Amino acid sequence: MRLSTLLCSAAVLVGEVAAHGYVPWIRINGQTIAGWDVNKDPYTTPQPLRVVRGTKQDSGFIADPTSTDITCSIGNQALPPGPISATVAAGGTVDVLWNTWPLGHYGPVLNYMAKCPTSDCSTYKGDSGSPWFKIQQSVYANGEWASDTLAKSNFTYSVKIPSNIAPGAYLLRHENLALHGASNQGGAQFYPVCIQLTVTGGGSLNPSGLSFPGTYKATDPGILFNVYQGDAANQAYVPPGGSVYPGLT
Ligand SMILES: [Cu+2]
Repeated sequence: MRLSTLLCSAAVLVGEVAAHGYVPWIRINGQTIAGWDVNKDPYTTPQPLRVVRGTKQDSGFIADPTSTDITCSIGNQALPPGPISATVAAGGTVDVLWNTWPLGHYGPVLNYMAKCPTSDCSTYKGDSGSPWFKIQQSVYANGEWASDTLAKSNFTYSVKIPSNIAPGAYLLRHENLALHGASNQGGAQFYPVCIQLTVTGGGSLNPSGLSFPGTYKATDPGILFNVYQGDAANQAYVPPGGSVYPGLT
């Protein structure tokens, strides 16, 4: 675990693209839908339309939680998203299929949504105002961090879309937060991805209140945190971004 941490840090220091994960697929109702393949999609002409927002040619981490990259991933504000979305029923599940994830990148898995102001998310950056709300988070269970559970579950994480939110176009912001270097300020590593969804059915709830950038600070107790001082349960780890939005079903 320590070894992989050192290798990862070394790779970053010499400027290589470290072997982090990205999300080349999602799955809804048993159907696999192409996400963003960092190793192929940036090199394909014309650039393919994907439901996962593209990143620049990099699967590395974001170190500054106040940068505009924090909204949806590295360079996401520069790449035009495509007019495409995956349809999911409210109350349904989106499986996020990472290509890989290293063990020992200890941390929570955090999931937020933001309703796009039009019926199409492709012109919406989500980087101003407070459109985001937390829908689900996994921190620590059965003696392991959620990141390790994800890595041991075929690099797959299932997000349940709330059943009582209003139908429409949404961004789903799914995030691995790696804390293996987070005992120093600036050492936490953020790996967000945004998935463009069309939610059908649902109810009338229109939650909001969080901002990316804005909500996270480098000094938040869930971001500046020493994972090696006992496990998360013993340290009462509090993830950034607060609790899941109240009233979601
Ligand atoms: Cu890493």
